[in-house]
Amino acid sequence: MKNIYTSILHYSSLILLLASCNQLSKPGAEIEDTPQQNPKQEITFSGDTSKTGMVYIPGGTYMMGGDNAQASADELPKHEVTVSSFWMDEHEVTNAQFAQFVKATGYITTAEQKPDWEELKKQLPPGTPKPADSLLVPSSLVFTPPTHLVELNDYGQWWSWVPGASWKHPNGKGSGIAGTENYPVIQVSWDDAMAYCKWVGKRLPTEAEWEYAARGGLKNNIYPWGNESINTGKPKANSWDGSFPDKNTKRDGYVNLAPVKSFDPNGYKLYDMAGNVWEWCSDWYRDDYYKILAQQRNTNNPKGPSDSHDPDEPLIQKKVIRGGSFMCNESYCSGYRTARRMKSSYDSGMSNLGFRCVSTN
Ligand SMILES: [Ca+2]
Ligand SMILES: [Ca+2]
Repeated sequence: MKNIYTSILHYSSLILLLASCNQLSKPGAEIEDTPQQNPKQEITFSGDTSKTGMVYIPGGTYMMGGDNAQASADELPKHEVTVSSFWMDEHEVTNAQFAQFVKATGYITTAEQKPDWEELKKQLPPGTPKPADSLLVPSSLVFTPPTHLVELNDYGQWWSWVPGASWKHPNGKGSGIAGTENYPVIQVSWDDAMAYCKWVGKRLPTEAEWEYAARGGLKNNIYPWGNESINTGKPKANSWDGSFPDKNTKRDGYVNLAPVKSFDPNGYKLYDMAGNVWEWCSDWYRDDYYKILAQQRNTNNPKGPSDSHDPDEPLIQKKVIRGGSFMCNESYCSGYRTARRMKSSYDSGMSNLGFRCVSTN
C-alpha cells in the first residue's frame, strides 16, 4: 500500500507515462494561448510592506513528526525543533492575488511554457525516448475523476495531462477562473510560487515553519483542530468525503476546491492548513531528513536538506508540499494530518496544489 501514499504525480513522470502509453493530444488539439519559449523572468519586489492578510506566529519549540499510527516512515522519528517568530498568510494565495501579480509583472507560469526536453530528460531514466512533439506543449495535470472504483496505486486513472491547462485555465481550454477569485490559485509550480512570494516581499515557509503553524499551538495533536476524526462532527476541512476518487458524498459541501476561509481557522487563525490545496514549502524533500535531524538534540530553524531524494523516484527533484487537499481522505492519503509529508516535482502544476507565503521582516 506504500505507493498509494507516495505517488503524488509530477510533470516528468507523467510525460514518461504518456510517452509510453502514447495516449495524449488528439490530432488537431488546439492550444488557446501561444506556446511560450521559456523566458528568463526577473521578478522584483512590489514595494508593498504591509502585513494585511497575515497573522503573527510567535516562535517556539515543538515536536515535529507523526502523531499516530498513520505516520509514514518519512514522518519519523519525532524530533525537537525550534522556530523563530514569523508572519504567515492567513489563507492560501487566491486567483485574485495571483492575477494581480501577473498583471503587474507579465509573469508566465511553468504550465504556460513549452516543456524543455533537454531539461526534462535529466529527470528521466537514461535512454528514455523523446516523447512526440504533440506531448511537449504547454500543459498541466488536471484531476479527472473516474465514475467507477479504481486501483488507488494507479494515478493515471484520475489525472490527465491537459494541453492549455494553467492557472487561468485550470481544467484546460474553455475553462476559466471568473467567479472563483477567492479560490486558491492552482496549476502553479514551485518556481511560480517562489516568483509570487518574491514580488510580495515574502518567501515560502520552511517545512518546519509550516508544520509548527499548522499545529496552531496544540501539542502532539493529529490535526490542526485537535484529535477528532475528520469524519466526525462538524466538517473541519475541505477533504474527500466518500470513496476516492469515484464517489463524493459532499459532506463538507465541496466536491472540488472551496473558497479560501470556508472552514474554521486553527489556533493561530490560519485557514485551510488542512485540505483544500496542498501547499508548497521551500525545502527539498528527502525521505531520511528527520533521521538526520534527530541526531541533534534540538534543531533551530531547519531549512531542509541540501538535495532531494525520493527512493521511489530518485531522479526526480522534489520539493515538500504540506496540508493535503480536497482529494485526501482516510483511505488515500490523510494529508490533512499536520505531520503528513508529501513531495512533488518542482516543475509540477496540479489541480490540487497551491501555496501561501510567510515573512520574517
Ligand atoms: Ca470536499
Ligand atoms: Ca491547504
